[in-house]
Parts: sequence; structure tokens; C-alpha cells
Amino acid sequence: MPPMKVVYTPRHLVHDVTYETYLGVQVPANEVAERAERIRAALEADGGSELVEPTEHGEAPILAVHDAGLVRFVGEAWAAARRENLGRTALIADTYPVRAMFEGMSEAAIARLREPRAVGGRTGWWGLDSSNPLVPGTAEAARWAVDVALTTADLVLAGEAAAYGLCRPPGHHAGRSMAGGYCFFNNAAIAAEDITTRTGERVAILDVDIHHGNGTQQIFWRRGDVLYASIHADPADLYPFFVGYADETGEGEGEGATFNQPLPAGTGDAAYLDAVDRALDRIAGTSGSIVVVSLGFDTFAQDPIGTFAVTTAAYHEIGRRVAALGRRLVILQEGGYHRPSLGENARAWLRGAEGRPHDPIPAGGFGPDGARMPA
Ligand code: Q9C
Ligand code: ZN
Repeated sequence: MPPMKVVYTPRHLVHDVTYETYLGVQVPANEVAERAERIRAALEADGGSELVEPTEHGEAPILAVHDAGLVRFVGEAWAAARRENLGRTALIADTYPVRAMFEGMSEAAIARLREPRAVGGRTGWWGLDSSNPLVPGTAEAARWAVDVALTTADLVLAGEAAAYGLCRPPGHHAGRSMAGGYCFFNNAAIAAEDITTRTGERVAILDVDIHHGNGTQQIFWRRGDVLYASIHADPADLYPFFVGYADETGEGEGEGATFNQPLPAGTGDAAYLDAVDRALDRIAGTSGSIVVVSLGFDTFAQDPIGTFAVTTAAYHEIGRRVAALGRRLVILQEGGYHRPSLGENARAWLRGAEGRPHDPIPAGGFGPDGARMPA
């Protein structure tokens, strides 16, 4: 496979996040613009890959996956927050409709609950967690991240063996009616839905971000036509905490179409690659010719919020094994927060998928402009 097309737009830069909160403490943001710029620069410097601008796909593919209320909220939230005149630079909820609030109520009574009017209540209503700052450019960037994903799917549907979408913000924590975990719209789920609608084929989603993709699982929970296979840190230890266990396998038509592999903290290359093989075996047992990859590099040993110890060399091998399935790949960026390594890790993974040698960067690494530096 020749170097693959890379879908990228600088429009992600307006999602300019500085801080998040972690257990109530303001800390420097992890999900920052520099992440995507590092990856873009490294892939450009590596040569061969062609940068492609996303095209606009409109709201319809988003509404095929997300509740219209979430789409409206993400679009309006910044303006609504600004009307409060608190001089804020980001919007983060503080009150959430947790399940215990409704304990004892019937499904019918729960169904009558409604979105509040105040922006604080609305942010909790549509949100999962308080580490998810919404800033003035979030709505625009989140829309473009979806367009990046859909353009990547277009390339593969037009015959590319694989294409990579540099989505930012990421998507896999966003559920049908919920933003969270640095995610606003579920780029991978929207792409998978688009692919299965347009082809009539089954689609598999392979999620190799360290966090369980709770949003993707929730969206396809009852769907037999979309397999969700995820490898992630044990939710007992790591975000998103409440779902991602191996005994969650889907329901109804979707029974058996969710495949979770939670792994312990400290998981290294060998155990991780074994889990990749199990996920690929499961995917090989389903029909369909396209796999959507939710690609995270927060499994990396030095990731500031991850707990695994996967290496750059292993990313090359994972890319190689995923491509060896022989299916076409829609590869979409999710997390990964060790900024100095992101470019090299993406380059290694994609080179593996292309069947090119790893050709590790010499000790000098990449310069700030993405150029290879002498050792
Ligand atoms: N201070 C993705 O990787 N909680 N999202 C982080 C760290 C949220 C990660 C708290 C982590 C979300 C796409
Ligand atoms: Zn993650």
C-alpha cells in the first residue's frame, strides 16, 4: 500500500483549549491544538502522504447518530454561556443528572424529564463529565472533525485501501445524547453509520484508544450491523469508569456485537498485541469490507493520563496487523496526550498499516517544524 491520504483542516485550531478541571482542580488541558499539529507536521515531514482538505457534509449524517438536542446545544452553548457575563473562557458543567437522582422513578416518569433552560443545567444535561471544556470555537471545530471523518470515509468508499482522518476534537466518548471526555460529536460512529448506510454492509469499529469508547458502544449497543471491539484500561481504574467491562456484549439485535477487552494498568506490548489479535479475530468473523479504527496514542508508556506501557515499535506492528486483515481502513484520530511522541507514534502506526518499514526517527527526533533532526 502506498502512503495514505491524510484528511486534515486547520479549522480545529479554533477549539483552543487552555485548561480543564481534574477533580475540581484547574489543570493545563490535555486535549490541545498542538496534538493535531504535531501529527500533521510529522506526517508531512515523513513525505509521501497527501494532505486532503475535508468537504462539508452538512448536519444529516450527524443527526443519524446524535439527538438533535445535543447538536443544538453544542451549537448554542458558547453564546448562551457568554450571556451570563462571567468573563469566562470556557464552559464546564457542575450539575449532572446522575442516575441516583431518579432512583425509584418509573421509565415513564424518567422519560418526562426535560432539558433545563439555564445554561448550567443544559451543560450538565448534555454532558458526561467536568473535564470537558467547551470554548468559543468548539462548535465549529467539532463540526469540522465530523467532516474530516466523513471525508476519510468518502476516500475509502471511492476505493482507497486506507485513509487517515486527523479528527480534533476526538469523538468516542460522545454518546447519542451526550458530550464528554474531550468529545462533542462521535466522529467514528458517524463515519461507521454513514458507511453502513451507503454500502448496506456490516461495519466493524476497532477502538484502540486507552479509554473505553463508551459513546460508540452506547450508540451501537442494540445494533447487529456494527461490531464494536475495544481494547482499553479496566474501567474500574480509569475513565470513563462506569462502562467498558467484558460482560457488556450488547443487547437485542446487538447481542454479541460489542466486544470489550479491559486490560490492567501497566499493560505492555506483548499483552496488548495479544488483545489486538483477539479483536482482529472477532472482526474477521464478521462480514463487511471496511473497518473504522478509533486510533488513540494514550496507550503510550509516557502518556500523562494513560496507564499502559505500549511502545512506538508496537504501534508499527499494530498498524501492520490491522492492515493484514485485508479490509479497507478508515483510521480516525482519538486521544493521545504525550505531545512530543505523537508525531512519531502516528507515523509508526500508519507506516505499519501501509506495509512500509518502521524506519525509526534518529535520536534527534523531529524539530518544531516537524523536520527530522540529526542525532
Ligand atoms: N486529568 C480521549 O482520550 N478525564 N478522552 C481526564 C485527566 C477525561 C480522554 C482527566 C479523559 C478523556 C478521547
Ligand atoms: Zn483516550
